[in-house]
Amino acid sequence: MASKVVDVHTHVYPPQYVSILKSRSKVPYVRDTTPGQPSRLIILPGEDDPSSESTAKGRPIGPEYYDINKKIEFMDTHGIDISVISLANPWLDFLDRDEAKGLARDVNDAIDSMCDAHPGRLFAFGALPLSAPSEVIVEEIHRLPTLKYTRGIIMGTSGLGNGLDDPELDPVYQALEQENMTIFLHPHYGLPKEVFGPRAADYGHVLPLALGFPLETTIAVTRMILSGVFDRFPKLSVLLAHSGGTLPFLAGRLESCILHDAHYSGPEAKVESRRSVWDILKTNILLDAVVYSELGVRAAAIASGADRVLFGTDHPFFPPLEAAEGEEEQKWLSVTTNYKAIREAFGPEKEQAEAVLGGNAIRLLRLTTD
Ligand code: 5CU
Repeated sequence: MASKVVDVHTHVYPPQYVSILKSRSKVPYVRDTTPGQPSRLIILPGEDDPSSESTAKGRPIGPEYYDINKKIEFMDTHGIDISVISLANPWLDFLDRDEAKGLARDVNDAIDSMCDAHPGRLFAFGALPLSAPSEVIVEEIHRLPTLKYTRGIIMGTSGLGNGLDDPELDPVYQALEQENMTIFLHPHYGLPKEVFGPRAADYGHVLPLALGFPLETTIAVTRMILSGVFDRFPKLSVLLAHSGGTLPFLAGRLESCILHDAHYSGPEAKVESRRSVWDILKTNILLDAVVYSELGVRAAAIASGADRVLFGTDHPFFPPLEAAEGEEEQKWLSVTTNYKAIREAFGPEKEQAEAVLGGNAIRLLRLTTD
C-alpha cells in the first residue's frame, strides 16, 4: 500500500473569524478595496503603515483562506492525503480577555467540525485564548480531547504577553503535557523593523518572512530551553514551524554558550540536571519540513532525527503569483519545492523520505480515529 502524505503546516480562518477581521479597522483586519478585486488581508504588525507601499496592501484573501472545500481541492491537486489544519496567525492573540474564551471555543469547534465533514482527510491543531486568565486557558486545553480530531494547539511566541519563558505559563505547559497535546509553535511578530534598515520596504515581505519569522521562532524556543521548560515538562512536545528557524544550525553554538556562561544562573543551569539542547531536540522537538531546500531538510533530520521531521505546505500562504485564466489547478511552486527538498535530502533512503512525508505525522500526532 502506498504510504500517505500528511501536511502538518496548513492554515484556515473559519468564517466567524473572518467576520471579526472584516469588522475591524486596526491590524489584523480584512479590507475591501476595488470592486471586483479580492479583499486584502492585513495581519502582520505594522503591515498597514502607509509609508511602506509594498507591504501596506497585505495580501489578497479569497476562499482558499476560509472555505474548507478549497483546502480539499488543494490537497487533491498536490497528492496530500491528510492535513492537520490550524488557525492562521495572529490566532486569538489580539482579542480582549472577555472575548477570548468564547471565540476559542467557537473556533476550535468550527475547525473540528470541518474535519468531521471530511473524515479521514483532516485533523486539527486548536487555538488557545491566551489573553484570558490562565484558568480559562487551562480549561480550554482540558476540553480539547473531547474534540474528535484535535491533536494539539497552534500558538505564537508571545505567550501571555511576556514570551514563552514566562513562569506564568507553567500551568498551560502542564495541562498540554498532561493531555498529550502538541504545541505547534509558529511565528507572527517577526523582528523589530529597525533591524531591516531604511530600505526594507523595497524588498516587500521578503525580509520579515524569510528571516524575521524563523529568527522569531528560534529565539522563542531558545528562551523555553534556557528557562528550563523542558526540564520541568519532560514530555512536552513542540512542533517548530519552518524547520525550527535556525535552531538546527545554531544548536551547537547555543549549547557551547550555555556551557561557557558563568552567569547563566537558573536552577536549570546546573550542569548535572540540565538537559542538553541536543537531548531536547531529539526528545521534545518536532520540526516541520517547510524550509524549501535539501540542505534545510538534512539539517532538521540531523538535529532531531529523520523520524521527527514532518512535511508541510503553509497553504494558503505563498500561492503562485499569477494563475492564468482556468488554471486554478496548477501546482504551487512553494509545495513542489518542499517535495523536491525531501526527495533530494534522503536520496536512496526512500523509507525516511516517506516517513517525513506522512508516516511520522501519523505516528507522532496519532492521526487515526479508532
Ligand atoms: O505571508 C505571510 O504573511 C504569512 C503569514 O502571515 N503566516 C504564515 O503562516 N505564512 C505566511
